[in-house]
Amino acid sequence: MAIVSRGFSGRRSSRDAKLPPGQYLTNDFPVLSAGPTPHIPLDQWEFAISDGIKVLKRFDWKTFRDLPSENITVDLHCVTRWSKLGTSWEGVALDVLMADVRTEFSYAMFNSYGDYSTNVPLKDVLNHQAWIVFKYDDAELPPEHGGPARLLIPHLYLWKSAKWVRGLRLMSHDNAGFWESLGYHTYGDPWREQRYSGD
Ligand SMILES: Nc1nc2c(c(=O)[nH]1)N[C@H]1C(S)=C(S)[C@@H](COP(=O)(O)O)O[C@H]1N2
Ligand SMILES: [Mo]
Repeated sequence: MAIVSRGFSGRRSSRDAKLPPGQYLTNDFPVLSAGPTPHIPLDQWEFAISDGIKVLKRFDWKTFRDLPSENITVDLHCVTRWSKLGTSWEGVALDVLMADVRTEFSYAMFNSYGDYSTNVPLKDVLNHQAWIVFKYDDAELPPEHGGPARLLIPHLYLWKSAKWVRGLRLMSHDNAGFWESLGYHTYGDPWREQRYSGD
């Protein structure tokens, strides 16, 4: 008995090292969308950065795709408890999109085609912690996973990674996005299990 349980817990702890509390591993890539999948023609796509009053920067698909991109391999953690390890993406770091933007504001609200929104502290999307990704596994990002382009913030629960992202609005104070206003945590750190407001 002792040998069996020691072996079992030893194996489990090495696997759990990459898994936040309360999460289980999946090899699938589930699709979680609060509404229908919008289809955005590339000649109508744009990503805009505003301060709530004026647009500070605007990228169309060509200017966006001409920016330097990075290949990243990251783990995903959904608040519904699935985690998927070692996913590969290509995207543009928010640092690149935010270059030259001067702001006193400390928060950002990301908005999507189809009306989704999610709030994130600005410092969490800088320093190569967040990307607008357009490829998954070396292929164009499929619409159901947020194509043509989605936000990816792998260190926070996946609801922060807005699919079909269309821009961000800088804010002086934290405000609740779609899920955050329905009771989910304002920050959403999977390692601190910040699932719901009050966690
Ligand atoms: N625009 C938009 N982005 C979204 C969502 C959504 O409903 N709409 N769902 C979020 C949630 S709750 C999760 S878990 C992930 C799911 O991403 P996936 O469908 O690619 O797995 O997208 C997030 N981004
Ligand atoms: Mo989610």
